[in-house]
Formats: sequence, structure tokens, C-alpha cells
Amino acid sequence: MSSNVLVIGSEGQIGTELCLELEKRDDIVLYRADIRLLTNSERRLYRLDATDQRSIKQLIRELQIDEVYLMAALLSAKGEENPKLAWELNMNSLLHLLDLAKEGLYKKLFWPSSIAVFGPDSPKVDTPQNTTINPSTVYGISKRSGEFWCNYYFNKYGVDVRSIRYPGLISHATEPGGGTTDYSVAIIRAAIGTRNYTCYLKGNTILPMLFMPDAIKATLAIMDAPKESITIRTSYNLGGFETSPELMARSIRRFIPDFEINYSIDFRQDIADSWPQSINDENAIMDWGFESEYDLDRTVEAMIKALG
Ligand code: AKB
Repeated sequence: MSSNVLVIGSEGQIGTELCLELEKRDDIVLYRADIRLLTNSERRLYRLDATDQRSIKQLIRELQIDEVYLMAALLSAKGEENPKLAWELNMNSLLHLLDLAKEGLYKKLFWPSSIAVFGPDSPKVDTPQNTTINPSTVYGISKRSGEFWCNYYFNKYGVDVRSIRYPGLISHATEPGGGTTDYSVAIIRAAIGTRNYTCYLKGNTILPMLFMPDAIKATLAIMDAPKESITIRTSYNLGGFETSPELMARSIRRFIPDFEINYSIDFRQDIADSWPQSINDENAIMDWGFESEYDLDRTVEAMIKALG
């Protein structure tokens, strides 16, 4: 029997590529929703504001949805520019969806968390799943709070909600918007275009990153895993590879030798400095078999091929 799947935030950086993968499956009927587009029911695409509880409820009821991926969010850099909006969008959308699952309107929820939950006093290297977690950005605060709500709804009401702490995500189908790690995509686009990039982070700023195909594989793996194997109901650490603007520039120069990088540091440096450089994701490996295929060089090569 097929299940009805709704992706909220379907036109964003993760949503776009998640939908491409979900579309390949013949055991699901995929519905998309995003605030940015006009409704097109032929493409099963609906205009939806993720903070509008009444419309979300109506849509889930009308389409008889079984599973929801809630990918709408305001990321770290944009969040610092508009903290109240970040809190409202990131928290209210999650709480609405948790409530609807509690009411039995649908069965399973995926909600993305982030390495932004970690703060300046968390260990920087091989950051463990459970450690000091004091986020310093509003985005990180909303993600950490959301993690606690997920855990609470699972323990108290049995809501089957699953979550991953994504690192920076590198992708080519849709541009990222509003994150601190966005440079990792912009640098490759600029290298292909003008062969010159001015980076807002210092060259030696190391952060964990993941190429989108690995992120989507992980997302589907956690959602496909049997309920009993999900032992963490806050959110799973997920690593990938560590990189910095300098290391990315070096990798890009294998293909574009005259690529130049300059620096003009802004407020995003403080955000990056508060985050881990590498992540311990042994729980994801153990519980639902996370495995990444792409390191830095393979990611850069695939990005240049796709965009070049
Ligand atoms: C951001 O930079 O805000 C995001 C994230 C790490 O969650 N890419």
C-alpha cells in the first residue's frame, strides 16, 4: 500500500533534492508545500505558510497525509537579523506539526535540527552526541528547544518524530539561503563564474559539511528505519567532512587553477567560531546505518561538474 507524503518547504535547499529522491519511489504519493509559490495542484504543489496551523491541518486532512517532512526554517545568519521571526517560524511550525501528529492526523514526522545547537563551550573536535550544549544564536536556540519538544512529544504522546542535526550542506539544485555555511556553495559558483570569491569567514575556519546526496540518503534512512532502532528522539549528530575556505579553495584549484579567494569578515565569523569543527556521529551509524560517500574533493568535483 502506498503512503501519502507531504514535504513542507519543498522548494528550499533540502526540500528540492529530497523531493527529487522521494519522487523516484513508487510506494509513495508525494505532495509539496512552500510559501513561495502559487498552488499548482497538477504538480501536487500547494502554497502554504508553515506557521499557519489551520491551513496545515486542512491540507493534511484533505490529502490524507501519512508522513510529513518539515523543512521550512530560518537559518543562522538570517535568524540573527530577525530573531523573533526565526523563533516564530522555527518553533511554531514544529509545535503545530507535533500537535497534529498527537491528534492522530498523520503518523510520522521528520524535523531537521542542526550543528547550530552546539555553542562556544561545546567540545570543538569530534563533538559528542551528548555534551555541553549552550547555543549562542537564535537559530541554535530554536533548534535545541525543538529537539526537547520532539523528545517530549515522543515520550509523553508516542509521536513518531525523527530528527538529524545537519552540518553545513553543499548542493547545486537550489541555492542555500541565510546560513553561515553558505560560503561553501557560493565559493564554487564564484570559482566557475568570475574565478574570484570574497569570503565572509576567515580562511582557516573549519566547519563540518555534507554533500546533499549524503544528507538526503541519511534523511531517508532515518525515516525508513524501524521505530525500535531510533534510540535518540531529540536529534542525531551527523558529520560528513571537515573543511575551511582555504581547503575548499585548494580543492577547487585542481580544476580552476587561477581561482582567487579574498576575505572580508563579517558577523558570521562569530557564529562559525561558536560551532564544532567535526562531529561524532557514531549513534547514526549504529542505529540506522549512516554512511557518507563524499569527502571534500569528491564533493567539489561533483559540484563543478554539475554547475560548470
Ligand atoms: C547554517 O549555516 O545556518 C545552516 C546550518 C549549519 O544549520 N547551514
